[in-house]
Amino acid sequence: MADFTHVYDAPPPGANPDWTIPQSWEVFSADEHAMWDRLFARQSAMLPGRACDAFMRGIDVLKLEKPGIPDYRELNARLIAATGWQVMAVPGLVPDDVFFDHLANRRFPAGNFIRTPEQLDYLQEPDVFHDVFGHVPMLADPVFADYMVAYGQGGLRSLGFGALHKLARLYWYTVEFGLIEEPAGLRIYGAGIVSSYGESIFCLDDPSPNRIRFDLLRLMRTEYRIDDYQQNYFVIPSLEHLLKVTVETDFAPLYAQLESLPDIPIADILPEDDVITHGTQAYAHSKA
Ligand code: HBI
Ligand code: FE
Repeated sequence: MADFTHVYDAPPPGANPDWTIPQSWEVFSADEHAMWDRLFARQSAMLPGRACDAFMRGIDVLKLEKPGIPDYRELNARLIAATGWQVMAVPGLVPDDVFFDHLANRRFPAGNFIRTPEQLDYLQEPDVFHDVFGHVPMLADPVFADYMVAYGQGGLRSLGFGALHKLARLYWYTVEFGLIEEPAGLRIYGAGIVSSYGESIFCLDDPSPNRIRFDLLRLMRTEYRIDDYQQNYFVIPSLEHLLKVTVETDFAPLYAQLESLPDIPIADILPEDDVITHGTQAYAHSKA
């Protein structure tokens, strides 16, 4: 997950200058491995027919069904062979420039802690289950792997334009909460969804949220919420399309254009939207 309330100003004691730390896999307790297994069993039972093809392939190729929190020495051997990506342990959220630099260099920073039983369904900072189960299977897909590199490079550039706030929406609505239209129907590829039991069902089956076909400018104008299920999902036609749009768009003029356009309130539908579901928003309203 990408939003946060607190980050350190400097790497904590014991961390490297790039904020990475040793995974120290041996140090995870039996209870911590059991928490991974519990989360893994619950999610993987639900994902056939919900998660996209690339995600299901990633679980397979990386052999994530092996019990316990993955040991990065083994996981990275498989991931590097697939796409050149690797997972690196970090203490928690890292500063934006550090995060983007890792992505641009095919390193995915993963929180080196696991949620407690009290945090089973919701936690503020990304833990190893969200980061590894949620994000890493897609990084074994060559096209998505290249998209994440392009995002990291774009992120570094966005800092120079003061446009991180707009670009962060792209990460949110694709990497974290993206849906894809496959021949068999809508499927999940976003890590924030695929690591959440409730949202994996809600995003596909509930009549509440809007499901709108992906348009980069529209998406980057759209606000999002970090405290509950999304009110909008953006649906890509393919991973190739997402990569192509991201590498072929010149973001400098896009940021200038975004400055002149108002943000779109969270649940609004515009006349020009290519809508799959015009959501009832009943779920969000029930909580208001
Ligand atoms: N750090 N560990 C970690 N994980 C993230 O997802 C993350 C981060 N730092 C910054 C950040 N995300 C955001 O800048 C982007 O997602 C936009
Ligand atoms: Fe995430």
